[in-house]
Amino acid sequence: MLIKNVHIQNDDQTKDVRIENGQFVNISPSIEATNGEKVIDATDKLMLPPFVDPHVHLDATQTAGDPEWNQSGTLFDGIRIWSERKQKLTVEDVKARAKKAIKIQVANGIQFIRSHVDVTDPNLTALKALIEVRDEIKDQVELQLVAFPQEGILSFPHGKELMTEAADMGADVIGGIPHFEFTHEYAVASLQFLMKLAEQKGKLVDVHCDEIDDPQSRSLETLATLALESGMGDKVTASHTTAMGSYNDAYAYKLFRLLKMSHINFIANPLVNTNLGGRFDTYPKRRGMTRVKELNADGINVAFGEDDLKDPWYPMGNGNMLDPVEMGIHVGHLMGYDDIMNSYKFVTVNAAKAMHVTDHYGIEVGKPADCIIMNNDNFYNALNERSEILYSIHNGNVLVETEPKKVHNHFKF
Ligand code: 17E
Ligand code: FE2
Repeated sequence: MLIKNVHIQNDDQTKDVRIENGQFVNISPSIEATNGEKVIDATDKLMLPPFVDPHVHLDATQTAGDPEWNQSGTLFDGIRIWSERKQKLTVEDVKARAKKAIKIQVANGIQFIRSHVDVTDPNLTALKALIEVRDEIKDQVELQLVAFPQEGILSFPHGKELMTEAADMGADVIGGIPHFEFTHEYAVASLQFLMKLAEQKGKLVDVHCDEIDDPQSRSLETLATLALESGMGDKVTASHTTAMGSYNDAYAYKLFRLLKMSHINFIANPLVNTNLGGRFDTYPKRRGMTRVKELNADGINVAFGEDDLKDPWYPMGNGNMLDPVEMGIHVGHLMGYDDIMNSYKFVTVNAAKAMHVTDHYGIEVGKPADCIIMNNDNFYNALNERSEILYSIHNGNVLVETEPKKVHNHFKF
């Protein structure tokens, strides 16, 4: 297959891209089509590596309103409502809802997904279901599963045993929720436990860390120290870290040195952080997002996730990564022209780095031919105009093709 005249990652110059046997084999200013070769004319269109959603909860998706809507909008009411809905889970129920969400995501150019899966369930029903989904879709979408202890590790009956069982069943990543543990001591012990578990079982780590507007919530320093001292480094991700939005600047300054040394990744979820954040404030109301601009400026890897598609924590969500990008750059004051142009990185290359998949991700000769083509010439325009994903290509196969919409204007000016 030959794709003609694309702007790769906002490059002013266009290139031609040849795909053979599922890989990129040639990327050059001009390539002649061979006899019978399939040619896609993508003149002046933007080619990006595929969208990545590095943080979503596919076990809870599409349950918003069941058994009740989250009227307060707090994280804690979300956890309470989900805990009730969780009693009704079956493997079929989880698989049907997760697949529906993944189909929406893939139609929007997503090819890599990291889903947290609640393992504070003695039957591990959601994990069983999502392992089946992961295997069923593996040739088309890469799905990583996080063993996520929604109700705590030390604060939930048999929490440690459930985490270990989830790791042995095949979770790819070990999670945590230190800010929800009963005490600071439990928070620290949960991080020590989960980091050891990940090391012993050869897993990645992605912790819901300090997802609270409490400047005293400082689990991040413990997680980063454990990542540094264990050598786990960039295998570790801190998700949310919204408390960092409430830290004083002197503490944040000191913390950033450690964060840089530790090489851990960050994932903000701008849509959901702004929904759940600031809920205990009257005015001024905090924004609920971590220090994305400052982390990014310091060369620390930051990505954006969608977090939720219609569940007890967020009543909206349409599987389109342009939405978290749009919210994230607004809330994070990343509104310079270059900031906007480069903001695709939060949901592509940076997110792939957090998922630890960069050995097989990126538009480079020799890598699997995974890419999307957007109906515009650069990302500033594509984001502003919500341009279609004309093609989503995975391992050289076209996963999705979109016809651009046609608008017929009848006004007279
Ligand atoms: N659970 C949690 O602890 N935090 C979240 N943001 C979601 C689920 C969506
Ligand atoms: Fe989350």
